[in-house]
Amino acid sequence: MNLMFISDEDRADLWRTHLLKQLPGLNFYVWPADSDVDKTTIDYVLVWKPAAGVIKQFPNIKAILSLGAGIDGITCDPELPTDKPIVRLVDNSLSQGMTQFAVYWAIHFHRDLGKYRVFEQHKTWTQLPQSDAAECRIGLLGLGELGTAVGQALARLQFNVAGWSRSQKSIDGITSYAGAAALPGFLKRTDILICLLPLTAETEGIINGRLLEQLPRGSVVINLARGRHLVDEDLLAALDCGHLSAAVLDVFHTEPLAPDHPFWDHPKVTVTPHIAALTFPHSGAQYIANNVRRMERGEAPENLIDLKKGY
Ligand code: NDP
Ligand code: OXD
Repeated sequence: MNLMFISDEDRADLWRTHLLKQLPGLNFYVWPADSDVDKTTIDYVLVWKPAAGVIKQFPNIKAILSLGAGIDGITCDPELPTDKPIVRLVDNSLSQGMTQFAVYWAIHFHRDLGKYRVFEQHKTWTQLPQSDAAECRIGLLGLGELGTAVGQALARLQFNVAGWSRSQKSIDGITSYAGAAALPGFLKRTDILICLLPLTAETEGIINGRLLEQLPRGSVVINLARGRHLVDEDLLAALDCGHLSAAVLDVFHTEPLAPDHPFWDHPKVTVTPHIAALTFPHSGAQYIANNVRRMERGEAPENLIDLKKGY
């Protein structure tokens, strides 16, 4: 069985090591170093943000295996073959990483830790009033693999958690809001908004001025999904007029974020470099190998993308 790895070459050795532990007979090739291999013999491509037109060079692949949970970096290829299944990454290490990151920021804002940092810098001993986590209303845009994991962890910490998705959910500790009609009600009750949506035609630009004005005054926006969910200028305007109190942004329209982007210096914005959750090859390889084995047995892989929905 032949697999072509199309991602940052410096990650190839680690993925090779872990995939070969799972699939000992696998021939693991790396793009573009192994570009002279007969492309018709490649069974699978394992990809993260492949350059446009690369995937179509492998005419006989059985599937496109994504190294990420989001597949917008694959579907943006105008030459992407539409007859090949795309399998996204669903991995415990990713859910854990995202949960840790989101919980950290929820606690940061709920417990006013940013203000205490400033007090400390001024050697000021000030105790702010403390409120119950149940009074802090967290809203998750997207209640899939990651949104659910984050929401359940926050609910266990007694936060008041709701999630917005396309379909209605029944998850312990999380109030479900579904569909466009339910969005205003969801926003109205949200103090900390965390975006974990996939980037699709429907969700691009969803965090815009119209959405932000429906959040209560003083609320916080945390975007952990994709930069293009957010209209940057609208976020800056909502922060500058005092409607929002802070934003944490892990993802951006252009990555790396340009040095002259106003987010870097904005006192109410925290920028992190797309690190909310990383896939660890040792656990991601188990999931990928399991899906490859399923396909080799003629079974459908888990977590196939529905191109009509876009995720
Ligand atoms: P899932 O596909 O499991 O979940 C997507 C959720 O979004 C689902 O609940 C879905 O609803 C909901 N949704 C999709 N479209 C709409 C819509 N139009 N209206 C309302 N709800 C919608 O994705 P994951 O949870 O695995 O990942 C989410 C995203 O997180 C990824 O696509 C990626 O962009 C981002 N990500 C970011 C990382 C980082 O480090 N910053 C790391 C990993 C992922 P329903 O359940 O009804 O289908
Ligand atoms: C992903 C990501 O989609 O890391 O997995 O952003």
